[in-house]
Amino acid sequence: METQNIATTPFDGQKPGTSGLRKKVKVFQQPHYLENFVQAIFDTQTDLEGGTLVVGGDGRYFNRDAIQVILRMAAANGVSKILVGRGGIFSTPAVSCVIRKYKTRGGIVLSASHNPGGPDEDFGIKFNAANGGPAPESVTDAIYERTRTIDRYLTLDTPAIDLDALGTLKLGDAEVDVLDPVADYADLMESLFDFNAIHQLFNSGHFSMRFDAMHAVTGPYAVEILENRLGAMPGTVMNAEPKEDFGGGHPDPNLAHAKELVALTRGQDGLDFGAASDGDGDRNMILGKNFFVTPSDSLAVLAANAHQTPGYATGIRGIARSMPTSQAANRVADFLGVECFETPTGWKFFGNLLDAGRITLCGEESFGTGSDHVREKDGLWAVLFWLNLLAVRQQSVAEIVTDHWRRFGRNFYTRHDYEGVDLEAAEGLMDHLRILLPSLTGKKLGDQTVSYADDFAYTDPIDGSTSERQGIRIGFESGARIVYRLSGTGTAGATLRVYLEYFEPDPARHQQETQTAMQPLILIARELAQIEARTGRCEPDVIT
Ligand code: VG1
Ligand code: CO
Repeated sequence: METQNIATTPFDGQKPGTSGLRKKVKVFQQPHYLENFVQAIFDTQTDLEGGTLVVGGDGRYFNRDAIQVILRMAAANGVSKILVGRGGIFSTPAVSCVIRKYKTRGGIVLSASHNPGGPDEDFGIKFNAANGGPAPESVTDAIYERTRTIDRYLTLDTPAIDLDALGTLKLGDAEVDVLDPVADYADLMESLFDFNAIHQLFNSGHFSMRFDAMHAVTGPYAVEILENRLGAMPGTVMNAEPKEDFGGGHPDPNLAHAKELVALTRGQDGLDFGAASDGDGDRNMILGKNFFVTPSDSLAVLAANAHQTPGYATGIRGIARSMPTSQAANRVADFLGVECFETPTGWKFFGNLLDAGRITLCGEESFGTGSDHVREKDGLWAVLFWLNLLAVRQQSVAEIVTDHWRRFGRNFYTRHDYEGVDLEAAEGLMDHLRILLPSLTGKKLGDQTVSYADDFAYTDPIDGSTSERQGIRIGFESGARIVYRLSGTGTAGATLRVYLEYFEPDPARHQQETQTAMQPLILIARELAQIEARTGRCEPDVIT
């Protein structure tokens, strides 16, 4: 089969953000746009030639088309074997699992994660390395540099291949294996958690739950694991059918976007447990009856109780949290006598620590939790972890978390997002804060005294690489913190994220409503950054 060498010219702005290249579908549909980026991967990741590559996505609009393009290009670029999920489907953690299990040289994940899908919405692509994790900045920078000078890409002139039947096909000189996207991942979960204990909990007659797949990729995974393998009642998985537009919803598992599920957990007859995942299956939200577990608390609780699950029975080696994530995990690490790392936002920064065996668990405030079992955050893994704990502790979600607060104190936490803000205004706001930084230490803001103020910079303890300007941190003597960042995953305007946290040791004050308890700090954060004056917004669009 003859390789086609197609002339092309560079596009501006193919720089991957927090998690890959994310743009509107319409941008990706421009002739050569996707091809240029994919060719830049093959041109820079030269060991893919002669190796095996995993390809799959979250099933959103344009997924199938993009996969056909990538398969042809992979074959034309000399990849020997391509593992693709049936229907072009793979959750992000499942891609990571398959890369590791079959020791492939990498993977291409098609997803814009929690961003909406459909012809007028978002699409995304990212490259994962042989460790199963999102490529580090050195790799994404190289790919980006290549997109700036690209002048040709390689492909084949072949008809679309059938992605819906399992089996092996030939594409040029390459072999394409269409795999069941669920089985390997479900087996991995079964090896980590006590499925018998969870099965008994489900059959106890006094436990009710729903998992909301939000019409995104986790539907088939959750049905197989929760309903088929663990015996949960049929219908436990709601919105289980993946749709190209996620049923018109916003596949982001939080209080704002998973309203239907949240409502089911409320009131006297509320469910005992509710959980949801995002577009590509790497995020999780955990709810108990009338109880929301913040992702930061979830990481801390999982770390404190990990030894109660089979996969982590020998204890954990260390913990990492992204910088804006609350310091609740640090308290657990101190108690356990293990290291706790603070990394920039984005899962790629956990990879080296996981590979080096320095950490076992890691997490982000943005509903991401994971461990060294793969190199991505993992939504269903977190849900099974919680179910395992509920089963062995025979306590409710609320009891487990309030117990945790009693032992370690409570880190009150909230994030306020201002979405679709004018880009210049948002950048102006961040510059304004950067100018203030040197004058802040020692200053009194409201009733808090600033103990440090900086623009977070990170040096990777394993390879010494550095990442600067990762978000403004303002720490107070009380232990409270305010963090400001601009999102690196959005596709329109800018999103300002304001992260707030304070520590409350007194159990008598642990039951306060979060927004009320945090009001003084919220006001300090708004005033210091001049949010209303600079963005015209007096309230955030999303509070998590
Ligand atoms: C957001 C989150 C970040 C997460 C990233 C990818 O990035 O804040 O914690 O790693 O999304 O998650 P940003 O730059 O918009 O704040 V996902 O589930 O979109 O892959
Ligand atoms: Co995601």
